[in-house]
Amino acid sequence: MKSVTLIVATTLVASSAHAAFTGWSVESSGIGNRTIYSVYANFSSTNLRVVNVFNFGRAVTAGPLQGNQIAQGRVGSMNAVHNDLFIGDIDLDEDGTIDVFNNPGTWAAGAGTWTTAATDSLTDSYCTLQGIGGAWGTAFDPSMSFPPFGTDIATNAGWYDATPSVPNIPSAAGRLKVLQVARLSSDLSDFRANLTIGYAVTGTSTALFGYGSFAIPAPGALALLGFAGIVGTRRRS
Ligand SMILES: [Ca+2]
Ligand SMILES: [Ca+2]
Ligand SMILES: [Ca+2]
Repeated sequence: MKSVTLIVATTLVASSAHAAFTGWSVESSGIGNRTIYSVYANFSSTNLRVVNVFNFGRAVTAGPLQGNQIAQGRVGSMNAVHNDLFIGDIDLDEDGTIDVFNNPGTWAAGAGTWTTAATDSLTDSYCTLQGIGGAWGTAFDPSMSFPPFGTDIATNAGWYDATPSVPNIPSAAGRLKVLQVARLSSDLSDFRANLTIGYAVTGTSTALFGYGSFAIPAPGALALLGFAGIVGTRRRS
């Protein structure tokens, strides 16, 4: 029995040593006149649960930059567009009087799936730790503007796992989606922001943190980058 216990302990230590945040990645795809950006947290292991993300766009005013953080915290305009049930004139307290006019939409995940139009979420902007549909599983920090409406996310805002009994474990590829940003494909602005992630190795309660920034390039800028790459190749050949 003793030897079995020892083997288990050794395995746990080895796993925890490799459960590291390795950075943010962004994937984009086009749907209609929108470009949809998915922001993923990447890890070197799946033996962990993601607890929260925070310090959105926070400037680094002291100490060294960690990961690929940027000192100013954020640059450019996010210009997010939504496709959810909180767009337009909203009667928040349902008393028959409109409280918010021309609202751009909400950052709450799943707000496009209350109706039969579950596909709305494909072209919506939202914050998440647990995907969308079914239980939302995500709650906002007090530093998030509330209601969480808008075309941008407040500086220093964050969101967390509201259902810790259902751990948010990275996929087999070691990643977990935390944010979707939809933009009009005609948008020409780049956006970059710092974001910090909190997680814990499975079976432990010690908080670990990962730092970095993610980039949402304008579709036009992506095309220019491709052009520059072609020119560079020609010069070398
Ligand atoms: Ca009202
Ligand atoms: Ca939304
Ligand atoms: Ca959860």
